[in-house]
Amino acid sequence: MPIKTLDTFKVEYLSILDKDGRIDSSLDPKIPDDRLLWLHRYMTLSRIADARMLNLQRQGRLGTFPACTGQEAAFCAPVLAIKESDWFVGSYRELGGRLMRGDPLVNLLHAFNGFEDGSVVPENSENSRTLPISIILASQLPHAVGLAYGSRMKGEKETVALVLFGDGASSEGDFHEALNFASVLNTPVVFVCQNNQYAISTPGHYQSRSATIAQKAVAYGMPGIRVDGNDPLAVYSAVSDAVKRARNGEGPSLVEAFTFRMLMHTTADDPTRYRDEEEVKQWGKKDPLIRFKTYLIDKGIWDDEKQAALEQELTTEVDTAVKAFESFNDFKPDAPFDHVFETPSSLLEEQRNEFLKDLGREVDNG
Ligand SMILES: Cc1ncc(C[n+]2csc(CCOP(=O)(O)OP(=O)(O)O)c2C)c(N)n1
Repeated sequence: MPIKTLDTFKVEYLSILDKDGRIDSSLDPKIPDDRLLWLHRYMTLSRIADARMLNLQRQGRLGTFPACTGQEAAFCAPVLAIKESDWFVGSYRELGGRLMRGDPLVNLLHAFNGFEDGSVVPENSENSRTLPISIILASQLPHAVGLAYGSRMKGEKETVALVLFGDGASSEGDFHEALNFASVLNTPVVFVCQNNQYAISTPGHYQSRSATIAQKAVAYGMPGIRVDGNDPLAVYSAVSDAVKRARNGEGPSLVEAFTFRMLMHTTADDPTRYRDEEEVKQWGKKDPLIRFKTYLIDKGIWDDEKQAALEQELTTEVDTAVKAFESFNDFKPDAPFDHVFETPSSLLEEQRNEFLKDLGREVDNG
């Protein structure tokens, strides 16, 4: 019997803005101007807030946090492609995307300072379809599939779940289980992998022998595409196609946004020990903010004066959030102990008391 080819696959790569921010007009996703400026505002806010958080951390005023400079297109543009009534399920490196969803910056500062208070979704909040930060890699993927499946079971015909994760998370079992379930149950999920090429110090080629993460979609029977993750138009276009398919009942998709983390993994590591400075320099030339600004200026809807005014306004916005963050001290540091058992064990209570004593806090034995 001859050997037959049962299937072959191809992986597409989409880029719409070139490295200098010039558009390929045949691929223009035709986003209305007010939406383009909204996206630009939040990419800029994210960059300013990220720099400020790094300073705060270095001054001992903020806990460990994952810097996201350079990835703004990869995590903001997907939010432009969904509606408020859709689910946003992130990990921890999508600051601007969370701000677009309405998360107050002050809450994110509390969360990155280690306080659960920052993750509490206000009751009756419009924001209730945005899940809190998830540090456990890939754990959020099955959550997104469950939310999308549940929405369909409840008769919501339109709702989609958008889930973001990193390249390292694609090696977790949860990634594979989530893609499989999403596909066999035909759930309306859009998986967006921010491939920033490093999982802490582990480079992509050591993470996976697949040439792309996008091609992993083939094994699960769903469309997969790699896009220039530093090009907001390409990210938007691919995610918005995937959202349309999901809304139409055509199931899940995987979008790989190929990007680069310009700073450290978190403030606890030193990237110069595992990355070549030349690589960082080359990626700096593909800065998504600069390319997008050039595009907006070419389009005639932006200029340097407006840019300066916006940066000033957003810096003030960040200052206000930092003031609110630093003046709030009504924390319950032992809150995590509340959520282990409905009736806490005596051992757990002993540990809670020890913890509070270490912090110099009073122990409430009532
Ligand atoms: C299940 C699990 N294992 C290990 C870790 C420790 N850890 C935190 S971030 C990280 C690397 C993640 O890389 P990637 O998924 O590419 O996302 P990135 O941090 O680059 O955005 C690891 C191993 C974790 N948080 N969760």
